[in-house]
Amino acid sequence: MEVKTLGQFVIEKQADFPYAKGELSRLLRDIGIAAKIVNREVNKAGLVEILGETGTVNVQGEKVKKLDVFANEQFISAFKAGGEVCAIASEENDDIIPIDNAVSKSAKYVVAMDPLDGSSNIDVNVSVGTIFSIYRRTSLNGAGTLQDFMQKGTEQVAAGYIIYGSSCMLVYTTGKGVNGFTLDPSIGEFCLSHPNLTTPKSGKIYSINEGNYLHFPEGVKKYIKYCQEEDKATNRPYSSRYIGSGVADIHRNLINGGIYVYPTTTKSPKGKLRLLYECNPLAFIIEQAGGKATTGEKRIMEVPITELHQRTSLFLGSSDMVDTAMDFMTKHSAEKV
Ligand code: P6P
Repeated sequence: MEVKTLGQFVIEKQADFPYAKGELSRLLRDIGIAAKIVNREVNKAGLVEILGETGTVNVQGEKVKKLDVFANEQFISAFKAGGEVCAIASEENDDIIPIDNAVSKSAKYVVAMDPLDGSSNIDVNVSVGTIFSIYRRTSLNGAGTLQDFMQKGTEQVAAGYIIYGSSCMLVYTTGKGVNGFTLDPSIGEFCLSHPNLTTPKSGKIYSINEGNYLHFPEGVKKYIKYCQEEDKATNRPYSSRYIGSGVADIHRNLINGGIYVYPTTTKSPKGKLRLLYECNPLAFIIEQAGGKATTGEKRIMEVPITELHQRTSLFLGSSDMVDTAMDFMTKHSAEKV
């Protein structure tokens, strides 16, 4: 297959947006640059003084790892230098990061991101990821505002993730399908490796932290038992696969088929995952690949957003599997947890 780099692809696809003057193309390339720098550090994390914890706790109440901070800084500086972004929201920052510098005078976009998702896995050499979501600003000019981020997932202009795994991949959508690029370290370029990615309607993998079983809603408990039943006609029992890095679990399920569930629990009554910079971008990707993403009741991308770090439950993956899980949720919704 001829080598097509991310840069070539983005410019080629720019024609899909008649009014685009290249800003989104440049923004996607800025993301690619930061991803290459983060990948380089993730790949040698065990060798340099970048492992371990900073001794601080972020707004999520989670211990901040040195690589979290490094990744956050890399993406923030790439967006500031690129000039296409007027504000950033990050899992690592309590408030938005407004950008109003010489190069961002006419910036049209805001970016929400989880700079290093699953970072608790870094020290044990398990895949981690970056998740990003891009909106057109709603504010008129100058630095972006909090209001620019209070947009439903359906308003996303683009979204994607980078997975730092056995290879480094960047997967993104601008609403016209999903394309995957694999980093070729020998030329330092992301090359198109998975054109027009689609996810199977069904699969044999379910991904959920069953350690929380006792705290799950009844519908989730019943769905887990359904996944474990013997039924050849519907390829059950499924396989349980849960890495603890959402990007890695969701990427595997996107390719092979499967469902990822992080439901509400008695400990996390609103769910654990973040709507703005985890669930909405992953929902955009999976829907564009032919799958589904819901809260267990409604479409993720329709959920109104009122807080930057708003949490939600997430049922995401192959459409038939998400439908079945939602049937269990509906059927057992009245039953106490
Ligand atoms: P738990 C990582 O912190 C994350 O946000 C997702 O990437 C991952 O799937 C999930 O949380 C893991 O959470 O509670 O199962 O350890």
